[in-house]
Amino acid sequence: MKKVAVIMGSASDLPIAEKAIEQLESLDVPYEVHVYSAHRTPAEAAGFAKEAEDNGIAVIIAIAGKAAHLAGVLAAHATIPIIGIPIQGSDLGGMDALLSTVQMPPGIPVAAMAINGGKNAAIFAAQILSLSEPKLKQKLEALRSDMTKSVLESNRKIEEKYNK
Ligand code: RP5
Repeated sequence: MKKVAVIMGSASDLPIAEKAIEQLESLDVPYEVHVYSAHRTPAEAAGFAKEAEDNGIAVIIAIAGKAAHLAGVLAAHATIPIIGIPIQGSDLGGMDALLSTVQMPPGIPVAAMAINGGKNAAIFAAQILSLSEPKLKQKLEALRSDMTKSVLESNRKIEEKYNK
């Protein structure tokens, strides 16, 4: 199976990267992890994106806060799908990163997740890979089914408690 790359703009983004990594591991999706900043290491970020496809990577998850240009810069240098996760910074609550990630110009798309949406980024990456990986598709279907059971169980307990 091809890999997912998880790229964070700073090591301080690691707690959100770990949410994505945990979910990729639970789906047995192969991955690699790096820190490349659009602003502090622009040459390395661009170089990674340019070579990613040749290095067996099918999807990149890009995690960044503040003026979050990482996902957009990676998207500028690659045609594989780029999933952006805006990070909640201390000053503007992540709205800065959300808008920087989502408002891409026509022609260079980034699939923007929710602020701090590490888990969904991993699931979305797995959904892309699953188009050519039937076993992964089965795992995603099982994940969905587990979620349904869990919500219905919560509903059962709450109905039992309140609906007398
Ligand atoms: C962004 O600036 C990073 O992605 C991080 O979310 C934010 C702050 O970086 P540090 O100052 O913590 O390294 O580029």
